[in-house]
Amino acid sequence: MTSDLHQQIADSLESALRDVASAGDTRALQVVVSAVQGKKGRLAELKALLGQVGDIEQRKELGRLIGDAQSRLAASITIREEQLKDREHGERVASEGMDLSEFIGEHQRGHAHIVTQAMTRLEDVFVGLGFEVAEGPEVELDFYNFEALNMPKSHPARSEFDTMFLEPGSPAQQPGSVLLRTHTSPVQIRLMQRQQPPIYAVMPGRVFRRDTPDATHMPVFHQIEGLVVDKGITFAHLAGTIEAFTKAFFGSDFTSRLRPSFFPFTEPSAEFDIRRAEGDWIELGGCGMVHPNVLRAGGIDPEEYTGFAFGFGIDRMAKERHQVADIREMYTNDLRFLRQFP
Ligand code: FA5
Repeated sequence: MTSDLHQQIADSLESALRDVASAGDTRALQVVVSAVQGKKGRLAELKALLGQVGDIEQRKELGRLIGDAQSRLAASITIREEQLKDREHGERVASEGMDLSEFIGEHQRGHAHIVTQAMTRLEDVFVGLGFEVAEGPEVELDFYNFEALNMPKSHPARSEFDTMFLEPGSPAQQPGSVLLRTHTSPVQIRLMQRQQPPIYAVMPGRVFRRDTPDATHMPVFHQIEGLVVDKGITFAHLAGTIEAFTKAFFGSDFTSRLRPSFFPFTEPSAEFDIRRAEGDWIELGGCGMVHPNVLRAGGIDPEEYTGFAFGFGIDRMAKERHQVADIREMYTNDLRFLRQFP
C-alpha cells in the first residue's frame, strides 16, 4: 500500500504540474488552482488516506512527501501566475497604446500656441535689451505674493487680487498662507534674495485670479515681470525701457503712454497703455519705482540702490498684436482659430 501511495503522490504532483503549465491565461490558472490545491485536490485526498497507514514512520515519511509535493506545486503556480500576468499586461498595453508613428504630412505640423509665441518673443526682445530670464513657483506663500511686496495682512490692496488659496502642505503653515500666485511680482523678491544688484531680469509665467472670464479677463493668464535694480536707476530709465520695448514688440505704428496709478510695491506707480495709430488705449500692465520696503524685503539696501519694476499681461499683448476680439477665443482650442497664427 505504501509503495502504491508513493506512486500516487508522484503521479498526482506530475499531473498537477502539467495542468498548471498548460493554463493559457490567469483565469484558466485560477480554475486549475482550485482543482489541484483545494480540499478536493488529489494531494489533499491522498493526505486523507494517510490515516490508514499503520506504521507511524511510514506515515510520517508519506506526510513529508505530500508536503514537499504541495510546496513544489505552490511554487510552480506562483511562477506561472507571474508569467501569465506579465504577458497579459504586455498585451493590454499594446492594445491600449496609441500609434504615434502615423504620418500626418508636412503641411499639418503643429506650431506654438499664440500665447507661447508671445512669451517667447517677449523674452527675445528683453534678452536683446540685455535682460536675463528668471522663473519662480506658481504655488506661492502669502509672504512672497503679498507681505514682502509691502502688503501686510490688513492691506486693502490685497482685495484687488481675488486669490485662490490652497490647503497648507504642512502643519507648520497657517491656513490661508499657501496660494496660487496672483501675479509674477513675487518672483522679484525671490530673485533679489538670491542675487545682489545689478539686476536686469524678466520673469514670465502663469498667474491665477478668481476673475470671471470676459473679453479681456481669464482666471488663468500670463504675465511678464521686469525688475531692474542698480545704482542711479530713475523713472526715465523705466519710461525709456517701456518705449523701446513697445516699438520692438508691437512695431513702430504703436505708441505707449504711462498713467499715474497706485501699487503698494512701487512708488511712484504708473499704468502702461498702448494703442495703434487709430485705436483705443489698451491697459497692458503696471509699473513703477521699486518701493524701499520691497528692496529691504529682498535684502537690498535702498540707500545704495534704486530700481524699477513692471508687470504686463501677456495674453492681452497677444490679443492686441493679432487683433483678436475676445481673449477667450485663445483658449477654446479651436484649431480653425489657432491655425491662423502659424
Ligand atoms: C499687477 O498684477 C502688478 N503685479 C503689476 C506690477 C508689477 C505693477 C510691477 C508694478 C510693478 P495688475 O493687477 O494691474 O497688476 O495686472 C497687470 C496686468 O495683467 C493688467 O494690466 C492686465 O494686462 C493683466 N491682467 C490682469 N488681470 C487679468 C485677467 N484676469 N486676464 C488677463 N489679463 C489680466
